[in-house]
Amino acid sequence: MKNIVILISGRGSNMEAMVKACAAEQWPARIAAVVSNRPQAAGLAFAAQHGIATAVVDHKAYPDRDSFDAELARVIDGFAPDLVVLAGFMRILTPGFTQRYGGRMLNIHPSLLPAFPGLHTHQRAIDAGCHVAGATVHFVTAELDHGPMVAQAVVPVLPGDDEASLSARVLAQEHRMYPRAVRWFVEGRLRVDGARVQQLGGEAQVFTAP
Ligand code: NHR
Ligand code: GAR
Repeated sequence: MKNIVILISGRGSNMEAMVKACAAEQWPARIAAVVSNRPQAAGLAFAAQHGIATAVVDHKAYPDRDSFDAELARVIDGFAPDLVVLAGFMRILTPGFTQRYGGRMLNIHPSLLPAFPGLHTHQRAIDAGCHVAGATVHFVTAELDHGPMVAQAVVPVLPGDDEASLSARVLAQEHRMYPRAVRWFVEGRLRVDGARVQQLGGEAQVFTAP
């Protein structure tokens, strides 16, 4: 049984999709804890209602990123994680933190990396005139949104799209892709070779709207 610790900052809909898939599909894993840097994160209530341990490490209570990350790591390690999952987690992590969880920390980023690392990805894709947009699940490394890519989901950008309509279309695919990618990890079905990540069961690493 592998322990998964999920980090959130807000709504937590990706976390929710993962909690449901883990139970419904009987993964060889449990969601050991959900940790938020924001005390008001809506996702904390969902986790608590489902009997999952929750914790808050409020970044505003720490003088710098190193001390915040040290406390975050202490809390996470209390749950003996095999995998740390960033799901809408909004704080940039220090190199010491990413090294500690190297090869066992995943993020979902709402763009087709390497395009649009960082924030406000949907508006940037619209402004750039992109005809496709999407999301990427990647291993977390010190360099922001640059780690080895596990899976990508592609959606069209439609005429008249705004940030709300595009992000909703992408989010629906995130909810399909992220639980699948995490399941691959806990089942030991990912092989990382430099920047390349291979899914060993022959499942598609590209998700498109059904
Ligand atoms: N940390 C490292 N080292 N590497 C990555 O790949 C990371 C990471 C931390 C978070 C998620 C990422 C995303 O998917 C992520 C990947 C927050 C920011 C940011 O600028 C950027 C990227 C991501 C998350 N955060 C501001 C900060 O100063 C705060 C913004 C806010 O609170 O709204 O930390 O997009
Ligand atoms: C998701 O779209 C995720 O890809 C994105 O925020 C949303 C979180 O939704 N992540 C980032 O922007 C990270 N900087 P959720 O809280 O409902 O899962």
